[in-house]
Amino acid sequence: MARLESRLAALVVGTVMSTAVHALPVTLTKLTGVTGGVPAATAVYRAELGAIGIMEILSLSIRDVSGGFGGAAGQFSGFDLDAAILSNVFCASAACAAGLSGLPVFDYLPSGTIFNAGAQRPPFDAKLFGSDASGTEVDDIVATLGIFDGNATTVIPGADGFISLGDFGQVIFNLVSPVSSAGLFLYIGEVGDNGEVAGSAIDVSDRAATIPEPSALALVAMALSCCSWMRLRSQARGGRRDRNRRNTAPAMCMDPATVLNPRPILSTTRFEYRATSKE
Ligand SMILES: [Ca+2]
Ligand SMILES: [Ca+2]
Repeated sequence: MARLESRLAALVVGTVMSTAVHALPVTLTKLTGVTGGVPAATAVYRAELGAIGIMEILSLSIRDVSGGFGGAAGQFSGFDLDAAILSNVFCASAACAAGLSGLPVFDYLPSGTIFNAGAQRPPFDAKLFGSDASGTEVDDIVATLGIFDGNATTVIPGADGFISLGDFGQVIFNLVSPVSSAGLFLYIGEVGDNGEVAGSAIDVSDRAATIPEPSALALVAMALSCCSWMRLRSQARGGRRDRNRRNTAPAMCMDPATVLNPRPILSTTRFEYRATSKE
């Protein structure tokens, strides 16, 4: 049984690592001046991606880790993202970055983004600013994440052109095609210029981001729970054998390969879980 638990634990770790092992953090440089809409207070940061050790970029992630101090309150909690673009043009000023077209490798709609809404600070609103009606997807009609146009205000009407991630929230961009990191620059805009980039984690990856399938993870949890229960029962009996009862073990206590119905990757023994096509 310990062997089965080890296999299950390995599967869980493998699931997490499969989306994290090729992601690397980037170092950002703040550009001079600010840009944005009215009022304009978007600070722009640049990362040079050619030297980070990834040949091709397929996804990038911006995650608020400011500890609950980024942005304002309510629907404006956390990192306020105005725009994220990739370009082969070097810019030293926010105005220069705002004038770039950016490479056409982003899909800012829900089909190309994963939005993990963070927490709000009171007073609470129905959803975070710049997310859709459900609060679970990017509303790019509001956020316009390809344009540095955020109105740096929390007054409504007035606020526009950005999305607030919430405390410890995250947005992930899956690019529509791989882009070479050679001579490539990432530009990110933070509305308000109040230090949220310093309190964030920004990673790029040569893999598309995926969401672990909830049902699969639930099955793993159930299987692990089942095995723990069987071990406790076995210990309680002082190691006595009870073949009849062992044969009636719950159906979940089977080989994890059967439980999870994984899709093996060609010529390897790894397991892959098909993500919901949210990204
Ligand atoms: Ca924008
Ligand atoms: Ca801000």
